[in-house]
Amino acid sequence: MTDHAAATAAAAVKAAVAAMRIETPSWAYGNSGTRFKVFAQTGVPRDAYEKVSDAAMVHRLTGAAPSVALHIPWDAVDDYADLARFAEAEGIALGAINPNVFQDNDYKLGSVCHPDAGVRRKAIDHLLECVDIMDATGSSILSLWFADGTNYAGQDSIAVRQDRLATALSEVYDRLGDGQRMLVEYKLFEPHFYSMDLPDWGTSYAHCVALGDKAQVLVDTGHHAPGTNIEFLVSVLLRFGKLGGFHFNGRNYADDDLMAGAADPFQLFRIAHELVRADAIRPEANVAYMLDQCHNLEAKVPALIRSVLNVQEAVAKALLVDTGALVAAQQAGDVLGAHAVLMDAFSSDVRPLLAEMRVGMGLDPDPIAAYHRSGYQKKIETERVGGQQAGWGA
Ligand code: RM4
Ligand code: MN
Ligand code: MN
Repeated sequence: MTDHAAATAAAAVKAAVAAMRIETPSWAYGNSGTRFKVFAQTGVPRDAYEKVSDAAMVHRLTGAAPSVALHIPWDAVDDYADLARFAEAEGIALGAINPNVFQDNDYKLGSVCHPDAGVRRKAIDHLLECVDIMDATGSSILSLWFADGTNYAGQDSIAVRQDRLATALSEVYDRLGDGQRMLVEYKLFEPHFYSMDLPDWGTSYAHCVALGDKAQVLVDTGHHAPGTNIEFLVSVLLRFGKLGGFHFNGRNYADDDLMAGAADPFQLFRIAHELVRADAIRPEANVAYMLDQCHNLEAKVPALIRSVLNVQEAVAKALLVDTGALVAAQQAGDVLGAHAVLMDAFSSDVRPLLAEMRVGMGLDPDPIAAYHRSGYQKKIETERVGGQQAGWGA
C-alpha cells in the first residue's frame, strides 16, 4: 500500500469508528453480584438521575456512548420527560426501554406465557406501560427479554406457551408508534432450566417475522450455548434485515456479563467482521449496540469506558481487513491465505490509530487515564453518601 492509500484507509477507519454508537445500560452503574454476595461499592448511583450522570461521563470521555438504556421499574421516576431533559442537559439521550416481567412474585411460572390469564394481562399491561414511557422519553426501542420457561418436562405445554407468547407480542406490537420498534431477545437457559420460551435466535426470528418490520431480533453474547458460532447467526440475521440490536459483554461460561472483549477478544473481532462486512456499524443501519454488563468487582464507570474501547478496537481491526485480498483468496480457494488476511487485521495494534481518532474528536487520547485524572470517582464517592444505593434489581 502506498503512503497515500494507507493514510486514506486510516482516515476511513477513524471516521467509521467515530460514528459508531454504543449504548450503556443503567443497571451496569448500580451494584451487582452473584447469588452468593453483592459487594457494594462506594459512589454508586442512588437513582436514575445519578445513573444518567455516570453514563454521561462515559460519553464525555469516549464520545461513543450517547445514550443510556433504562430498566423499568428499576429506573422508575415520577416524570420521564424530566429525566429525558436532565439527560439532554448532561449531553446524552435516554435509549432503549427494558420492561421487567421477571421479578414480581406473580411471575414464578412465567409472565406473558404464564398459565393464568390474569398474570399474562398484568405482564402485557407492563409492556404497554413501557411503550407509554418510550413516548415520554423519546426512546425508539422496546427491548424485550422474558425469563419465561419451565423447569420440568410436562410442567406446562411448550406449544400453548408459544401461542401465549405470540398473542402478547402482537398486542404490544400493535401499540408501537411510528419510529418505534421492539427487539426480541432470547436466552438458552436461566432462570429456567428445562425449557425457555425464547431460547434461541430461530424462535425469536420466527416471532419477529410473524409480527412485521417493527420487530427484530436482539442478540446477547452470553445467551448462547458454549461454542455457538455467534458471528454466523449475526450474519444470517443481517442478511434477512432482522438483526435489531446486539448486547456486547464477555462470557467464559454462561451469562457472565463481564466486560466486552475481556473473555474472548477474537470472538468480538469475528462478530465485528460480520457487522462491518454488512455495513451495519453506521447508525443509519439501525442496529442498536449496547453493553449489557454487570461490574461485580471492578469500578463501574471505568469498566464501561474500557468496554467501549474494547468494542472500538475490535471494530477498527475489522475495518482494517483487506477486503480485496480476502475475497481474492476466498475465490481462489486459498484457505490459509484467506484466514491469514483476517488474522493480519486481528493482530494489528489499532490503539495508536484510535488515540489519533480521539484527538481529532477533541477527546483525550486515553479515556481511562482521563477518567482517573478527572476526579469524578472521588466526587461521586464523596457526594453519594446516604440514601439507597441502586443495585441490580433495585
Ligand atoms: C437479561 C438480558 C436483558 C437484560 C437483563 C437485565 O439477562 O440480558 O437484556 O435487560 O438481563
Ligand atoms: Mn441482554
Ligand atoms: Mn443477559
